[in-house]
Amino acid sequence: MFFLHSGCINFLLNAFFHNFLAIMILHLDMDAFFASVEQMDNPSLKGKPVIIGGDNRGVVATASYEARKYGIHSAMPVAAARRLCPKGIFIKGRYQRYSEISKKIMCGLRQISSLLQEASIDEAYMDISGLRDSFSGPAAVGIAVKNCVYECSGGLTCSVGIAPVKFLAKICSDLDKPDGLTILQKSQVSNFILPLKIENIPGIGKHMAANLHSFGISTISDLQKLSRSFLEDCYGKFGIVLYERARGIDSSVVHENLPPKSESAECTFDKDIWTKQILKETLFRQSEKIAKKLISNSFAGRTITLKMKFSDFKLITRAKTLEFRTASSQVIYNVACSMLAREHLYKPIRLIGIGISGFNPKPEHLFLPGMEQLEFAGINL
Ligand code: TTP
Ligand code: MG
Repeated sequence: MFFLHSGCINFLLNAFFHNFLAIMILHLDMDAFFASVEQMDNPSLKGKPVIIGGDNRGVVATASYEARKYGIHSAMPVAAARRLCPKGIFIKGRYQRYSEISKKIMCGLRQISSLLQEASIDEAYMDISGLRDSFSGPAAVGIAVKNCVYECSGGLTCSVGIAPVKFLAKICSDLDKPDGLTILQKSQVSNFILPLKIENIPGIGKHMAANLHSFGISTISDLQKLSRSFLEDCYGKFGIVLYERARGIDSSVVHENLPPKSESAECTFDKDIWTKQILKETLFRQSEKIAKKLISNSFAGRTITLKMKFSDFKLITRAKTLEFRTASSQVIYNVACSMLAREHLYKPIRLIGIGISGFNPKPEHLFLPGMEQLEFAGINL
């Protein structure tokens, strides 16, 4: 038998509450998502370099890990990818199929924890702090999540990161791809972040990274040397975010079911197009596609955007905000066409697309008296 003195009890209580209250966030990201779906649906593609982005004038959406060995990556022009890997299997992509699998995965994950935030078609955050009673520890949750993804998707792998805050969980999920599981405990955070490159911080794009490099900042350890006020002066609110991230701080929480902010559709033509009639036909198809999506998600939007890229790569966007919200393909099409009609095509068009934003709150709100519901889904009330 032994006795604990009060300091020791305090220490144990602190440790107990610290662990008990500690927040753990899980981030999962599917491995080479679109390409892996193609390999799963067509097993003859397994082990082969598969590139999603069949259109020679477009860009690569993703590439299987076999194709990445050739230096192929997302957003690279398909033509360049073909040069790097002439024997690669180039596939146009089936967005609907990927979206269907994504929905199954998210639905399965909600059985583990309803505190889930879909961050994109292939990634999600879960607040797993409340799962202590059901699992022996973070590793067990991570394994359960990976098994769930595998089963719900029909055999796909994902990579999982678990950390005390969201941005670190996201960094961790990317550390050991594919099929990884990386767990970062709170006590490890400060040592973990110091050597990371600034590009690892979500939200730092190419331009900001180049700007920070110009100050001699390339790692988080370097970033820690910059004062809060300096960062705020340089980057506004995001400067404060950077200051906090450099110290492992991220107060953002996992939001359930954030509604989408916009829907869009676009296409790059095989050949540049001069003829407005062909552009209008494309806009028609895109309007139908967007309206279908809006209706299936019960959303309606107010701001319609037309995007066009000329053959010299000059990109223009035009937007019109309506006085009512709509999910009607006809309205979206008419507005897009009216914006197109005003444009002078000084060169042929390489890409055209439509977007819609300014969504309603949930659909039931649309039907409250006094709201501008008439155009919703093209329904005449
Ligand atoms: P990512 O998760 O960025 O990439 P990935 O899942 O293909 O590969 P990784 O193992 O590195 O996570 O994107 C998810 C899907 O989104 C991807 O399969 C295709 C699509 N996508 C695009 O269409 N265009 C892009 O530029 C990127 C980055 C992704
Ligand atoms: Mg992914």
